Amino acid sequence: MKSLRIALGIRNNHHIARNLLYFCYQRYAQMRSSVAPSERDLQVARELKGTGIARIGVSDVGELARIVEEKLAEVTPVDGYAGMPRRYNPLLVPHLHRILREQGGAIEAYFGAHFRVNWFEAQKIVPGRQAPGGSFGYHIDDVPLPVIKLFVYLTDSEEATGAFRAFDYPHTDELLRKGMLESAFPGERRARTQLLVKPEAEAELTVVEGPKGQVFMFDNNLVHKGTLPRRGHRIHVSMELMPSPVPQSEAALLANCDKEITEYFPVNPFRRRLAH
Ligand SMILES: O=C(O)CCC(=O)C(=O)O
Ligand SMILES: [Fe+2]
Repeated sequence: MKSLRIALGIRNNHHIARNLLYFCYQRYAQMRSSVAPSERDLQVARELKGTGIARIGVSDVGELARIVEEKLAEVTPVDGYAGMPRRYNPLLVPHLHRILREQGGAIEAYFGAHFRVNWFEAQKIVPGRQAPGGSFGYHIDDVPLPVIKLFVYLTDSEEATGAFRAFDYPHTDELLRKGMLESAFPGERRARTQLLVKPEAEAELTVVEGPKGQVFMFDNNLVHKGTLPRRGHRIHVSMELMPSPVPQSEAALLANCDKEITEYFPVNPFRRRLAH
């Protein structure tokens, strides 16, 4: 059963009914949307479909990075990680909304529809230590099919400074068949599944290096992990995206963005009230 799901490209633990619901929601969003992707947007979308990772472009993030750095200075990293307090998130909204306007064509090309941001957060990583089963172990985010993640780097990010990395689809599927699928949450099970990744396989990871301002999206059901820098630090904004029948408005991005994340993605996308 597991192999069949994986062969069908369903790389998550959700009931088939929820995957179907999301499939229908994407169709509904597509029918309501009027998107006109450029050839370049379609090219990026094809890349995401083919490999699960696609760089979109580089935006000016000077002022955004300045705000995030200033607010992060109030936080002491624990085990190499610091999250910007969510009460400051509203300050980021105008900048993030502009970046989404600049780079959103490729996201729309991928969904064939408008998109919405379920939540966003700003994070910093520095050299440090993390427990083996923690959130920095290999995992999938275990999201319904059309849900993806978007990163905006606020620092130049390379392998040594903790750039994002993930396995490709063939490696992901092999790891999922061996049991990685059962480790979507930090804990003992996730700690055990780390043994599935042989050290030599790590040479095969796709490392997404990029300059400050790099925007890229990825299928967060690819097996991936956060990696603490060996030197320097990395700051980025992470966003969870899904298809939508209406364009993402700045007001909707602002609504509740300072609250804790209670829903990684809506249990039922049709029931979620659309704030716009
Ligand atoms: O910080 C990273 O590079 C990846 C963290 C992660 O697992 C995620 O954002 O889903
Ligand atoms: Fe993740």
